[in-house]
Amino acid sequence: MDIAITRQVSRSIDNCELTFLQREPIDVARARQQHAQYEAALKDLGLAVLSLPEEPDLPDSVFVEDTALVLDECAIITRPGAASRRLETTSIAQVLAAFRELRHIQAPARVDGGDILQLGRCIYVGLTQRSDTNAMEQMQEMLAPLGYEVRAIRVSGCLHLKSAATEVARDVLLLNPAWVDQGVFEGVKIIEIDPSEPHAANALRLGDSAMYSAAFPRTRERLAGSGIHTVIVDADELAKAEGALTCCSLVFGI
Ligand code: CIR
Repeated sequence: MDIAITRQVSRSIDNCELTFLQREPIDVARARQQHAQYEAALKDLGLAVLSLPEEPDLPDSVFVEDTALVLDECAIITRPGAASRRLETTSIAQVLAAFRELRHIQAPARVDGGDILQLGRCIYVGLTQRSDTNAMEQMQEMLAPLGYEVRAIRVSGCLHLKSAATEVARDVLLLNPAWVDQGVFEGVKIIEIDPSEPHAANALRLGDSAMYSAAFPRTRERLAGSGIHTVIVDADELAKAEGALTCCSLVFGI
């Protein structure tokens, strides 16, 4: 069975980190309503949802993806690139300890889970404002003995690697070519986003389906044309905090 760890939207989300977006007011009630829709969609797809309580003083804590990489063999607790987000890992580590052996990225290395894209035994680490080579090398040391290959990948123009590319089916990537070079991904089929929807590359793959934001109808048509089944949710309120769909959960098998 698969489990998804989520966390309720913080009342302080208005103070979230922003890198590429202009700040605009976030309606906390609406963000919570959309987040509830996200959790319901996870349950409908057969996942058990472990919904953690709000962290009132950690504005970005709904974006649990950034705190860890959960593999079958272990979980790596990240050291988030934004100093304001470092305390988010504490409670996640406590929860994950029940499911996996934990490893920790050591200071001064920095990495957000949003920069980590796993395709089978290959783990791509986006080098961004949030994630550095030091963290990638630490991951290499931890994961090579387990049979994973860890590769650095250049990303520009967006927050995270997974803003630019996500897996929508086995060996199929949804990708924005303006933000990441598709040539670095070997042996995968690429679906490009519609150029009028630059933020459309983030989908959350769950088995044979991909959870996808209602905000990107043109790219959704491209996904449908490639035979990808999408489950559509509204996610525009948390998008104002520069968050997308993968960001709001940590999904793994138990
Ligand atoms: C941040 O800048 O850290 C948050 N406002 C958004 C994080 C989104 N997380 C993700 O894409 N994995």
